[in-house]
Amino acid sequence: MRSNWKELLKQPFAQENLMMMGKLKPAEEFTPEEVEALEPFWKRVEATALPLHVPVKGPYERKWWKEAVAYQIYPMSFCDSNGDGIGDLNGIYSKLDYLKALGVDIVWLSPIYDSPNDDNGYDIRDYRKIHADYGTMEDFDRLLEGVHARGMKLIMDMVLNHTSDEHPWFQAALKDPTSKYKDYYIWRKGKADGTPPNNWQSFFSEPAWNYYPELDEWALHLFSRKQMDLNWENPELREEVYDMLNWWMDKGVDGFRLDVINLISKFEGLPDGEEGFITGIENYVYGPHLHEYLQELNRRVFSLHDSYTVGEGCGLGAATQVSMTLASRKELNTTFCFSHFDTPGHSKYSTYRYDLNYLKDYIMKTQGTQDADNWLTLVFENHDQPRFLSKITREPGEIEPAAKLVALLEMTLCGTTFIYEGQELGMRFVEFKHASEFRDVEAINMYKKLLSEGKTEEEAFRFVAPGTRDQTRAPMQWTSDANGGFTTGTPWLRLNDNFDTVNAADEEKDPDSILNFYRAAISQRKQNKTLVYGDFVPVCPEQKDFFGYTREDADGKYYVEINLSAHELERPVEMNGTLLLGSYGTAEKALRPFEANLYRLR
Ligand code: TEU
Ligand code: CA
Repeated sequence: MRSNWKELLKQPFAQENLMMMGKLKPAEEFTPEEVEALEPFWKRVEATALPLHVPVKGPYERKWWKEAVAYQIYPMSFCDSNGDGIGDLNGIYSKLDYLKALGVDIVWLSPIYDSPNDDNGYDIRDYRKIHADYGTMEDFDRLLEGVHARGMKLIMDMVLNHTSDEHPWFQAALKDPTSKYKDYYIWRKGKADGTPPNNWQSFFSEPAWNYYPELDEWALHLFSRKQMDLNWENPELREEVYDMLNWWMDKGVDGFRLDVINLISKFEGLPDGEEGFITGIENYVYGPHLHEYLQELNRRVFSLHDSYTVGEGCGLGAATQVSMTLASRKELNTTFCFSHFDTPGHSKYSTYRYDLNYLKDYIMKTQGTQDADNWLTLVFENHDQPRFLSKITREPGEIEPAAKLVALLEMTLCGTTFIYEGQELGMRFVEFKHASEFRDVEAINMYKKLLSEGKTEEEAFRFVAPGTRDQTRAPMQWTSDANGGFTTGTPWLRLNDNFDTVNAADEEKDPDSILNFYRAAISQRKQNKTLVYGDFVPVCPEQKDFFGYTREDADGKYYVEINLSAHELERPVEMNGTLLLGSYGTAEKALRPFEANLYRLR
């Protein structure tokens, strides 16, 4: 039995993974047999182990991206300027004043590169070319100029774990396996019985390997069959990537959202995985060379520019992700952690009411570790997850206060805040009628898989509909006119029928609308930097359904009180302060359903 397992057990990655496996317990409770049985696990922890980080006390170094409010745009669904039913760059350009008025500082564009769109652009065919549906490079340059002219920044979505199988690199590898491009990807011979090299399954419900008879070899794809994983162990490939990234930075973009960046390093030998939700994930979710590659990326690209980076930490817990965002380690500025998107035991396909007490615990855990060497992100929605608002509400009357609760929460916590398009309007659950309406490769594959497992069309549809990523890709609702003012043509994906009442134009005019509340909350954050950098201290944390906290630094002290439930709640404590913003406009004797208030105490 190995002697250093107790040391390895202290690693955040070990703690979070054993937690996920339901095997986490104090060292003294492990039996020698259990330690032995976990040997493959200890090997992986050992390969990624880092000196344990001790939070650094003291003030945060102030940075533009720490104080920023970021806004994610899903270009296909934001605004169509030429009537083809597909959003585009000129459509985004036409809404820059809307974003500025909302208080946005960073615009994040989901992929706009040339692509066959098997996964809506996360399958890039040419990193230096704009997708014809979105416009031209001239349109992009004008958009970038327009963003900067309004004092905002623009970050690109960059997919470096895989490319489209139509990318010239992959095509060259197929045409001439002796070319250098062959080793830009991950190839293996199959097993003697003609089956794939290992038992890995893709994120999209299929085996993670394509067979190419012309080479009698298999190539790895962790996502769709047309998204081929890049071989980051190849220094020539990495050079090409750094050149391309610096090309975009030299064009004037301000940084990158890095797609599934934690998956780029795979464990040697690509061993079979333990059967599970995504079989094999333990062999690449936190690989042996990840930190090395992130430090090289920083050295060769990010540190050469006044850039901002946010990595998508896919399948990693918050504590493990800290090692990727410590300023002292010079890797990424921030990452996205999605551990709070669903409560334990639930997935995005589950229809349940999300208990906000779970979110409170998550926030207290992540906000609690004041650490001047680290910085967090705050995110509740994106293009891969159903609308958060629909997870936490059940009755129509709950929608508005609950939407405002999320706004006030997000704008009064420590971290770079992210809003997903439509979140500021209270856009929500789309009632799809039939599987033929799905456009998302993940949902379509899941649907097919369920049918192949004997489910009826109705059963498969009912399972997939709540969790299809089409949920949050439904076009933006600008007006109550036809197609919500998104397009004069036929939208590529249906809109939510409620655009007649839920739309930017009507909410603009209504002082009490969710849109105007987001504006007010963002304005409070900008006026009071204590809400960004101040110490976070919970108030009455033991009180169920109540979430209270103060934010304090030399410039001031603020108090936030929130009713996490759909019923009236007595205040556990009275704080003597000035009400700056309240989701019901005033503060009464008791807290109304989902009520959220921000006070200045000094
Ligand atoms: O998403 C990675 C990821 O975490 C998602 O695949 C997620 O696990 C899944 O959708 C949840 O059901 C990134 C992009 O955000 C996503 O749109 C891409 O499809 C994916 O990478 C592959 O590039
Ligand atoms: Ca268009």
